[in-house]
Amino acid sequence: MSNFDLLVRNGTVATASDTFAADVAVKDGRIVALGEDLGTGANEIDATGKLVLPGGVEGHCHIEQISSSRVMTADDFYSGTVSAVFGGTTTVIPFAAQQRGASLRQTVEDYHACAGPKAVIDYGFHLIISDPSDQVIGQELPALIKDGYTSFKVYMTYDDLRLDDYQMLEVLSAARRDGAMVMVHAENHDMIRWLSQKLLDGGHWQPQYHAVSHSRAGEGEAAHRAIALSRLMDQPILVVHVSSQEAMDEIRLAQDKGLKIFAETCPQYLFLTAQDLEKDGMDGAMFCCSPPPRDANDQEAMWRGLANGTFSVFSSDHAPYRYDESGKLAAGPQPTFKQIANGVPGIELRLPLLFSEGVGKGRIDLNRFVALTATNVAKLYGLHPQKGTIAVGSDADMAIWDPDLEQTIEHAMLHDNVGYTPYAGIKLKGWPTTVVSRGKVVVSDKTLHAERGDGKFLPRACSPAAEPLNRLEPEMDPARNFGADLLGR
Ligand code: DUC
Ligand code: ZN
Ligand code: ZN
Repeated sequence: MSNFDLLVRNGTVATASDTFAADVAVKDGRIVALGEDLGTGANEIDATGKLVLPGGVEGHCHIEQISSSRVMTADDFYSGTVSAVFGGTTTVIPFAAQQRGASLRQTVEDYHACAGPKAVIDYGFHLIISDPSDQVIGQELPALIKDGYTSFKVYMTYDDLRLDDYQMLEVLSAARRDGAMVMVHAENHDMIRWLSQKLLDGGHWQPQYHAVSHSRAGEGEAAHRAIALSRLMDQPILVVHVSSQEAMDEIRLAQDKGLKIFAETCPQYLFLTAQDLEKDGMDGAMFCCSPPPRDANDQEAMWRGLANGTFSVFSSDHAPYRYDESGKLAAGPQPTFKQIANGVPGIELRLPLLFSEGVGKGRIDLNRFVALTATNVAKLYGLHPQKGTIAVGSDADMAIWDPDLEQTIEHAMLHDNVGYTPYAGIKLKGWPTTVVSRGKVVVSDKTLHAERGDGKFLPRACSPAAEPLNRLEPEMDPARNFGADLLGR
């Protein structure tokens, strides 16, 4: 009689802090022991020569969501989660995106109806708040936070989504009251609007001008302003998809002052540049995302930020649109850069790209890789220690990596419904080959063993980083802060 449901033998386990040789024993979907000579498993995996890492936690992805230009993402909750799990990710936190005028509660229910029957791995939802009405701030948000939707994203740009500074303060105040985490899309709306108009007036409509219209200055200014709003409210924020050194420097400065400013960057800011948007014909549309990819200096800055802790998390911002009339070309065969749905796919390649070019090239170590892609994400969004680590009591979510496997990226090897990858042609070393979700092998031998609907909804605790009790440091006492601001000091 085996004592465990699953035993992963002879692997090298890595967490956010340690790397060690251990067998991992699983029962009833959880890790129950780590060590040597643990006994036998009904199912056993020989992980000799392999790395046993926590399954990735994807904290930023858009699945089955309508873009602000009214285009549906190419991936639904089936293809999106299948693609994620083949890339070594076992938990996703996409968005339930409120349309202006809509109830937030109804929005959440609509997304549940999409995800429940289709997701193959566990999932939570962040809320996108585009309409912070009294009803939303006073009634819906507090109730939803209690029900486990403990983070929300706000936008400083996009006509249909953006909040003004007053509305941002209302949302930050609501988050502060109940200990939620606020993700901020930081770009200056009027700078984008003005630049876009002048470019279009001058006949510059092609995809490459998307990058020109979303300036570094606008990203840096909005990051600075978001930080000031966060400071006034004594409420942590997480600046998502940072693309430029300019924005990163604002964040680092705030962190050095002791402010609770967290930050994320994404593969597109490490591996793509604005030159990709200049590709022939409309091909640049495949690389249009906001903020846009920048240049080699900014790429190097992002790598530094990943290594030195400026960035806590590394997410894909998977926002998949097909390169056809259902997606990038929905407005016609030659849309202006303003009419192209913003976003690039990346949910499946997030981990392999960072592993190969980060760990493999010595830019970050293996423990930092785990922290950035799993543990910190779970911690910041209230899922740790259930998710994001390999520890006794945690869900048995693991990705077993072959660190020596070399493959050149092509879209045919991926499992999304996008039809292209912006990373085609890059040769990577190190891939996840077996993936385990709550103790069940869901990927092995390039085959999926999970069913639609196997994924479970994860109500989330409040982020420890946003809990009121963890926030009050003397120099950020809100009374002093408010007083100091009123006094102009
Ligand atoms: N920008 C966003 O803000 N969201 C989705 C994708 C993108 O490019
Ligand atoms: Zn965004
Ligand atoms: Zn996004």
